[in-house]
Amino acid sequence: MQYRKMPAKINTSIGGIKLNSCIFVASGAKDETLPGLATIAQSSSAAVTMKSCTLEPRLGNPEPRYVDLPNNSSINSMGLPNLGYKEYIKYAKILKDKYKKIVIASISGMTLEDNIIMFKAFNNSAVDIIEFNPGSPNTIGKPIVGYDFAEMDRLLKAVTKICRKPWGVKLPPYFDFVHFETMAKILKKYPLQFITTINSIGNALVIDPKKEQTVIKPKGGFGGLGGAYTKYTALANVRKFYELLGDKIKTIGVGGVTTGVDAFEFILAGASAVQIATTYLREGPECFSRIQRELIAYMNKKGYKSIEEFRGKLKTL
Ligand code: OXC
Repeated sequence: MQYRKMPAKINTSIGGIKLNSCIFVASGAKDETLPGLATIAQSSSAAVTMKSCTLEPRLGNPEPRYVDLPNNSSINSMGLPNLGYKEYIKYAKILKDKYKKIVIASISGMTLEDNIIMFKAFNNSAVDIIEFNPGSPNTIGKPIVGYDFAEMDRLLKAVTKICRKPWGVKLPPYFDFVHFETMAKILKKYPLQFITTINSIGNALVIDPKKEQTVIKPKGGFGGLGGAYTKYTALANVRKFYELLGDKIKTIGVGGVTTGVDAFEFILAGASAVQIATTYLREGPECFSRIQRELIAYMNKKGYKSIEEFRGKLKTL
């Protein structure tokens, strides 16, 4: 009898919640409405991450506010369009009952008080995990909160007191080792289970030279850079935080994952899971099974049976 080699497994866990694959959708990718969320729930995305929500519904910024760029990249200034947190509490129950998927809420209150109200409400919801997104780069009139360390400390302290679900925080990209260290010190004070890194690279500017104008309307054309152009910054953030936090706080990598080999690189840098945004928006729900297949094929080729066999084991010269 011939024994077939077992294919590599790509399961993981975040905040004690088991995920059958380490690849899933990032918040903000066609996940504002119930039909959009149902499409993700029916795909191979290991979890359904919902759009960052606010206390009240928001229409978001004026259009055009999302533009595809060459090289599987994007610029956006959506401005947190969402239906308000109460809708996402309802949707979480529907998604769980109907599709039996892991559901992740993303909370992005405009003030500390808003965040407190929403965290309290989500405690009694069907969501499995909460990702706190304190700072979109695209809220007009609001700086990127992740760069205000004192404010981050204040927010995480408040969430710690309230949140009864597994939770983590989504961070903007950092570029200086001093900033990584400062943020890591703050994170270690609180019982969060994961970080998601990186949010889009804030306040990029894309210009159409023929028209001699910006490609998106809000904020004079400045917006968050996403997709492949961000991959190396995202890898650096995953690596640095993995070095500083170890496995006490797990790292979810996001930024420019287009292929299974990209996902492999993020895991090698230390990520316990990988989120997909721009690639999903470009390619649709098939991208999750494709990236998972490619990651498994690459692991098989290398002889790895699980992501734990190589996670974080990046070699340096
Ligand atoms: N990051 C966010 O956190 N939010 C969205 N865009 C982004 O790049 C948004 O809604 O603008």
